[in-house]
Amino acid sequence: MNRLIVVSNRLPFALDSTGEDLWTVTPATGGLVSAIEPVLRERGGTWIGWPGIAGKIPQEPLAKATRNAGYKVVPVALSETERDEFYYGYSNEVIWPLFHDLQNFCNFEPAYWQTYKEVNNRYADAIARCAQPDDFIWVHDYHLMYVAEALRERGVSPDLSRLTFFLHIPFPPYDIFSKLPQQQRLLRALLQFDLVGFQTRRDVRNFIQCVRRVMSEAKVLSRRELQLIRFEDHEIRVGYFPIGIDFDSFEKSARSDSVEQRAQRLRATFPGCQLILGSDRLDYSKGIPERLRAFRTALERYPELSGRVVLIQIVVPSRVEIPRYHEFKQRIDRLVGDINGRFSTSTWLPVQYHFRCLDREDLLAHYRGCDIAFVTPLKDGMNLVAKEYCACRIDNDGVLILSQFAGAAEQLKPGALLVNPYDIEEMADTILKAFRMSQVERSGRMKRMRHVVRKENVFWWVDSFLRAGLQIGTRPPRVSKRRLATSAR
Ligand code: GDG
Repeated sequence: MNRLIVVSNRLPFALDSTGEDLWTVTPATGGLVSAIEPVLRERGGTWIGWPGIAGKIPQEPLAKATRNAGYKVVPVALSETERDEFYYGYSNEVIWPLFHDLQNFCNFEPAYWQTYKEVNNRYADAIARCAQPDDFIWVHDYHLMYVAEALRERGVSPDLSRLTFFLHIPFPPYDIFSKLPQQQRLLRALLQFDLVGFQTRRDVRNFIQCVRRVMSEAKVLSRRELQLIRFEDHEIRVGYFPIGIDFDSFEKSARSDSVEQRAQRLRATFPGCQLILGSDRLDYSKGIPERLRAFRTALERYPELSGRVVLIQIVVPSRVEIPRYHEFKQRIDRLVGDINGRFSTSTWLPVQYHFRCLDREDLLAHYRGCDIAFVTPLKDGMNLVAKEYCACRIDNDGVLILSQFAGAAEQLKPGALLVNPYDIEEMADTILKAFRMSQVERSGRMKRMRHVVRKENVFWWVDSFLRAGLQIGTRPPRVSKRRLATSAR
């Protein structure tokens, strides 16, 4: 079995200083970590990433945090400027909004690109130091799209390794991608990987369209499951691999007595009400204000909902250092205040709003205890919350209202109520439809979704990606360049 090296911007935990030589270690919450951690823990390997603090990395707390991880952890250090210009800057003020079709949110500051490349070089160095022939190098996500090019620029040729990349967020259509000042350089960089994976067919289609339009020397050779692109002296496979979740683990925990009790307590707090759940990281791509407005419209239009539904909206703090995220939170606060101010009675508060991260058991109790999940991102690579909700509905009960622009919609459309998250009135009507849906229909829809989520789980996802990567066949060593095996030392 080839050794697996996972490379991502963040490690699966964050170090934070609480005073001189006092450190806290917080497990990360994002979707990437939820998906990869169980896999690496099970099969071992190496995880290269940033532990979330700017400046020097303290060795002792890091060693303590990773002692029982089940895999090796290699930290990459970032200075404050690098964090600001690479992470907050290029990654989260340029690529993140643009790739979610929100070009008005972009800040195309020219200095960010230089730092993005420099930091990608740093990750490439870390890979070069620990990689060996036959390793399977799996680079993740939009922060690290330049890593393969960086390896090659530095004369490190991973001739005997597989160099693969998976994008967790959507890839935009050409009309949007073409706004990016570095469009050509970025595509060229992506074409240095051996395998480039996306979440959905839609993303593959967009990527191929951009390659055709921007990289005239690239040849797209086949239109089967895995597309083949020939670029310079190199072949790149391109495919879609919808990420899954650890279904059995969610289902098992959802069945536990403690989750069951918590779910019952939650339900007992709101007698006679159907509970609607929204749970997202604080992010403008998740469509939280639109969802709140839809809920408000539903309460305005349909008096039968009054006193009979509660929206539990959990917002997990994220990127709060970026001013736009801070403003965005204030907008959510105001909307919640407006709805509760207008509609609440002495015995009913329509929106229960939590701005914090729930512990896993509590999150699962919410999945288990809420009648309707309201998952309406403006655009999303996949959206794991939708899948986790289905996995926890062990009684085949529960309705999923899902944005048609979430990657998960491709797989869950046989059971979900799909909505356009920009269409407030349609979403309001869909709340009513979900509220009124019969038990038989709920059960039929949920069974169909659970079937897909169980079958196409996270281990299936990793297997299909690794299998596609292993098909590549290692490249013959190039005479002119040192091999990774020797240059990595
Ligand atoms: C990126 C892409 C893609 C949520 N609330 C709590 C909590 N969560 C966990 C969920 C879930 C994760 O956070 C969120 O995953 P998503 O997939 O919804 O979103 P992103 O973080 O934006 O992830 C996304 C994903 O990568 C994987 O490829 O699906 O499209 O944007 O796992 O469980 N966790 C805890 N408390 C909460 O309150 N502990």
